[in-house]
Amino acid sequence: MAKVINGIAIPNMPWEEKPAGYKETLWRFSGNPIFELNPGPKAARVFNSAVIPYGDGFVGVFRADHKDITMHLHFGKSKDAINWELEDEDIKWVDESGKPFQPAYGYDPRLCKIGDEYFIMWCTSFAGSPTIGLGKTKDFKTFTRLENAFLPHNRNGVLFPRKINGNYVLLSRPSDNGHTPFGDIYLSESPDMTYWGKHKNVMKAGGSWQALKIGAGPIPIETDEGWLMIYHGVVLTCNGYVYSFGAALLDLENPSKVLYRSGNYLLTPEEPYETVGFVQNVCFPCAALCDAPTGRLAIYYGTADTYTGIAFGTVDDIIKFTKETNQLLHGDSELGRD
Ligand code: BMA
Repeated sequence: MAKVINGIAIPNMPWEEKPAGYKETLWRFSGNPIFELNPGPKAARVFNSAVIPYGDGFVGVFRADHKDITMHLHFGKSKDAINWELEDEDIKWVDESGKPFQPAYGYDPRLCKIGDEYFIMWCTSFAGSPTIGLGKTKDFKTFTRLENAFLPHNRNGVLFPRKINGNYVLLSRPSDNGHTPFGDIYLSESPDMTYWGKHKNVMKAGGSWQALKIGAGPIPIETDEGWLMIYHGVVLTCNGYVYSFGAALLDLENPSKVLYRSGNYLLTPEEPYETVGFVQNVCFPCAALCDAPTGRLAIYYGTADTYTGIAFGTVDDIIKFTKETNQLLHGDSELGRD
């Protein structure tokens, strides 16, 4: 069995056994979707959001699109990671000197614990264009926004949960100012979360379900078989984009080298809350709770830019699936420097 490395036990995380006779690798939570529409005075739809264990429960940074159709980050807490208390107002950021430092918009957050700090990555407005916003907190009361990691245009910033070869490592997906009809996954390194360099290509879009663009999802999970990276892939159909998600295994020491990459999707829009909504046919994972001793996973994914779903699976089964359906593309297994 594949072993999770540097993980923690989360015995209180959401979990349901796989339904009898069900053949797919991931199965959906029977209580999906987990947020009602209009869950707050401002929030209309909560999706593409990040959760993490904290204290004796869970906290989350949620993408809440407001009733004027603007995108905001809201803090929330929960005892069971299913029923959430979402704050009415969006997160108020300060800079490192304590002065207000509010982005004009924020969406698709990820949450990563490194040492005793929680880092938040999101797609932020930078002079009106999207790039990777970075922030941190220790207590989920004071949220300190750091300088933007990159120039526009970029999205899907995802940190690894520890330094690799002495540097922080951040995945990202360079993009354009709109609905980006392209997109590959890159990584960048930093000694201090300020200066980013040593950029490398991790993997490119290509193949069927991931033909148009790809972007990293939850924080990669360290295993004895490599970093397990769950990522979304998009295909362009006659009826628009379809967002599914799959998995790849990356080399532990050089994560720009892809060891295996799933030729099939793990999950694609099938349920009404995934196929019908503000943007149809979207399954967009941003977080995963992983119980290290058992390898149980609860993957949080936005659906149809309208709702939030949870899908269950195990690290071992996802690794098996990734190897069995493996379809590496040209350059995937290389360092990605040229
Ligand atoms: C992407 C991102 C996601 C969104 C998806 C589908 O470009 O903006 O936030 O879920 O489009 O609309």
